[in-house]
Amino acid sequence: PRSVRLSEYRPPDYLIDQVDLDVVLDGDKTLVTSVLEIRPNPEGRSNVPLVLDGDEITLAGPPLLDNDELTPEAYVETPQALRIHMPPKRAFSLKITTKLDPAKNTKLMGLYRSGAAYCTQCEAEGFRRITYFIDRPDVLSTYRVRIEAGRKEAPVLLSNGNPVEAGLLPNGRHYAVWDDPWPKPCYLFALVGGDLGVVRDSFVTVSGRHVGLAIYVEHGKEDRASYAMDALKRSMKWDEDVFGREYDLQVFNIVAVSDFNMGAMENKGLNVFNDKYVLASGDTATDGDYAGIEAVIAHEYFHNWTGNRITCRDWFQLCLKEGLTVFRDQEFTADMRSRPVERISDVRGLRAIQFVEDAGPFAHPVRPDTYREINNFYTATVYEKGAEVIRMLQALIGRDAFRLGMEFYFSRHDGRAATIEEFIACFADASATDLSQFLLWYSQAGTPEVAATSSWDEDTGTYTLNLLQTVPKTPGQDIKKPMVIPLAFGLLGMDGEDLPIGGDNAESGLIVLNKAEHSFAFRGLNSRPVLSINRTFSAPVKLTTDLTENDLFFLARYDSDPFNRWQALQTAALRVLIRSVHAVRGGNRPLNDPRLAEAFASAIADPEIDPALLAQLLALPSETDIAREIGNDVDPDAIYAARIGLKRALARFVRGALADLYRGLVNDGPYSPDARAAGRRALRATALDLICAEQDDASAMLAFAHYSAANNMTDRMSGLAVLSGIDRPERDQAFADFYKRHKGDALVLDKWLSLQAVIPEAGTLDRVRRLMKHEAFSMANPNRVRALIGAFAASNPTQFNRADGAGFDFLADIVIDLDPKNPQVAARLLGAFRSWRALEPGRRGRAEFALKRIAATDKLSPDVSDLVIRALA
Ligand code: B3K
Ligand code: ZN
Repeated sequence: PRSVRLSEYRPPDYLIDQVDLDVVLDGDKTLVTSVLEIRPNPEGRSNVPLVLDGDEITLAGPPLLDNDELTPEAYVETPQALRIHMPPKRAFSLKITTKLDPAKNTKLMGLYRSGAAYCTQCEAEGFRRITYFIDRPDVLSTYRVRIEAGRKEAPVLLSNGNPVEAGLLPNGRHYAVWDDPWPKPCYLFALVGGDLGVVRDSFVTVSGRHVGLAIYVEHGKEDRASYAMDALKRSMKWDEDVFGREYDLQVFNIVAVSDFNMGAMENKGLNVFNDKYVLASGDTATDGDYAGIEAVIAHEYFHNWTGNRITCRDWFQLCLKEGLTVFRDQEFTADMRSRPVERISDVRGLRAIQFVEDAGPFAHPVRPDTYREINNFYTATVYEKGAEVIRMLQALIGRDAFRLGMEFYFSRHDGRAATIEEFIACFADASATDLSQFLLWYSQAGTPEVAATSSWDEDTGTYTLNLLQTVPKTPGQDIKKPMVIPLAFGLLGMDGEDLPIGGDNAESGLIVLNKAEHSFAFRGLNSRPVLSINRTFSAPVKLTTDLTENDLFFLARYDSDPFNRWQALQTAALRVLIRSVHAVRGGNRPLNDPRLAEAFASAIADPEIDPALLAQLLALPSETDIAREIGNDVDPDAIYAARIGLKRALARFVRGALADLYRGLVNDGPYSPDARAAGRRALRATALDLICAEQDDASAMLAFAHYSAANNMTDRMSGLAVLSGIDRPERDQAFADFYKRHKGDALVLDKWLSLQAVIPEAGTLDRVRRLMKHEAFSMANPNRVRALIGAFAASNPTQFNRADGAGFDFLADIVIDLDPKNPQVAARLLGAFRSWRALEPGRRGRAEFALKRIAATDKLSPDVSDLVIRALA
């Protein structure tokens, strides 16, 4: 596939002001008639052909220009385009009809069938699979959409905007007309027609406007939509309170479908969701699922302003809407739940996925400057690192200037397609700051590394902090410039209190490192302080310090920043784990550190720490965290052994306290998904996991009892997750019981598939193969594929990375098989190879072999071929 470059951006030659669509839903005879009001763009080239994009569509007849049929010489139709050679040099209308077969659309892009509904997905380039169009986000139009269908087959007919008309037609058919007054790019178009159940509610906006809310779900699932509705209303209120953003249509509709390539889509006034992010009940969803629903509902709703009212000029600017909207949904969750716990879990996610991406062959800047397939850039770097960049901006210029900058952004760019430069200019103006160096966060890939060293002069009471930053090489970027790195910090005195800080550029508790190297002196101190730096994870960097392990345990106990208390324990544990991995590879037993166990004990005994935070404090760094820290010559089996060894040793040391904790957290009351109750369940699950680290008979019994006593899915799953790692008869018994309970409920069985896929045992690959033949699995449904195969590839480090290469071969076969049917899902699976070069030589060779086999396959999609090319480059 050809590369698209940011530097080659040109405004469109034509604009489309108005789109009138008439969609007749009728199985394989579905017809889409589009009337476009087109005019030459004064900023584009003149006297050039009009080229409309297409993808796997054909015209049902010749196009009509101002109601006159075009002659065959006047246009040419290819699979990728409809070209009108000499369009008028004035405004004109163009009428096009295309014929579609939604049921045959297995790529789930464009118009397709999911269960009892026709639905659409257009971002990034799906609209061109419905009709010929100038499919780029800087062409904004108002839409009027008429949908016609059989009344029985599709009693519900939805599109963007406000409902304006509906009526009956002969032959059992009916129609509805929708009008969207807000100009939008075609990627925000949506249409749904089907037989669906509905839950309704309403919201009154801050200025008193009444908005009808509806969530459409599969019949019989209505009672599982109430939490999503509640989250929607809270999101609408929060965006008014915190960002002054009011909703702007008479209705807001959400449709849950079961076949969806990603999480959800923010189409104007008509969000389409993967049902996984809508449906929940205490019996079918875990606390984690509820949190995911709350976050995704909020995220898509927040796009109404950051993404829809103001959209992106081109797809290189994707982080303009995604990074900003992730930042907004993270802030929403922090306000709804616990801010420190939200921060810790966001940072865990960032490190587990984005840091890994940034350190491997798929590394790219937050704003990429070239792509072959845009769908491959909906990444953790664009989304999560993109959100971190916004967070740093807020830290640098302060909250008030940040809010003012957002106001500038909303007022200057409303109704337009913007760029990162335009966005950043709003904050430069609001804060009267030069943000040109800050823009490097958008263009330089790679995770910056900051090394902090210090010296202490007893005689003058001066503590000197030296900071050194380096940005590693990434594909295509060998030379990097120093970045602006905001580091929140504090100095702790001997009693654990924050010392008052003065001196160089650091009065506010924020150091701004903007050179490669810089020193900061703090004078007049009575004793050597302990440094707490990058508090709240104010910058997404890799930090190394000269803190001793005793310093870390001191911070774990006293730091006023809960994030850094957690970080201190993680760092201490990581140091032990890395030494331990070396020991294991040298044929020795895994290592332990009694001070870490004491730190665990004192955290458990600390009444100030709330359960959700304690659960985070007691969770060791993951296998991925350890692998990333080691960086090369990675042996996943040694990592596994080191980690389980440390877990066992810690659990033995605090056994009594854990047992008390576990018993004290029982809750017999009815299930409630609120954050407090969820925190208690999370801590109880963590305690269970530690107590059962021995994986012996007693562990199996306890985990089985936990599973059996559960009165909600969260507890049931935490029991089953622990059991899944213990090869005892109780495990099979529990898996069989779970299946019997939830047979027929595909979303719940996805959990059952995933847990089996991540068992760290040699038999797992065969189990996964067997499960692929199970009635609960289907290769045609993205959720099933991700639950079983995705979980195996991304979350089972020892078995995917089997030394014999069977895990890699398996994934290669799947990717090759799935690619022609659903390239987006196939490409996502390939993400599991994102750090293949960091593996030890044996595994590395086998991974390379599997990647080369994919690369050598005929007719790869742009999605998969782009990734294999980059993986092997
Ligand atoms: N904007 C969509 C993602 C579309 C992905 C296209 N391959 C969901 C979101 O980020 O809100
Ligand atoms: Zn988004």
